Amino acid sequence: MGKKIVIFGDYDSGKTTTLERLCEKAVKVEYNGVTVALDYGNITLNGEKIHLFATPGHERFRFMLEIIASGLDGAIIVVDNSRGVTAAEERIMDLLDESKIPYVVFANKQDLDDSTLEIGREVDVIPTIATEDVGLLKGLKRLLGKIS
Ligand SMILES: Nc1nc2c(ncn2[C@@H]2O[C@H](COP(=O)(O)OP(=O)(O)OP(=O)(O)O)[C@@H](O)[C@H]2O)c(=O)[nH]1
Ligand SMILES: [Mg+2]
Repeated sequence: MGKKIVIFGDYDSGKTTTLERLCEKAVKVEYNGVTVALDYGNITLNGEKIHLFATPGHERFRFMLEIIASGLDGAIIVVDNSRGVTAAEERIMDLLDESKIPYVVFANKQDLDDSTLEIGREVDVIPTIATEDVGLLKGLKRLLGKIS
């Protein structure tokens, strides 16, 4: 069956780009470049299939999050490093902490802002540039190392 990884993050942070770069093929449900339902792709690592789902970031599609997140093994929070962690991203990390679900943070858009991400919790932060495929596989492997 493999593992289910869900990509969260506020609107425009780079979730769809991250999934597209990590997976050979991606199915996207977008309208005018905005994810309205979800993205799906998979990647096989060490013989195991990793299923990746990216959530929509815009508030009006927030109801999709619970549906997509059911049964997840781990999560990636894609943060726009030039914007910093948003309230919505804090809420998702609170929920993951409470549920003890392993996750990592991708500090994305390092090409625009490479300052250290302020994050008041114990979590692995991986600097990424999704558009240039920088840091993505390394970050995914870091997450998989946290999942038994
Ligand atoms: N400069 C820069 N732009 C990026 C990077 N990653 C993504 N982008 C751009 O940011 C915009 C939004 O990227 P998406 O991947 O669609 O973001 P998203 O998080 O899926 O957006 P929603 O689904 O609407 O929440 C696009 O124009 C991307 O090309 C990055 O690392 N650097
Ligand atoms: Mg998207």
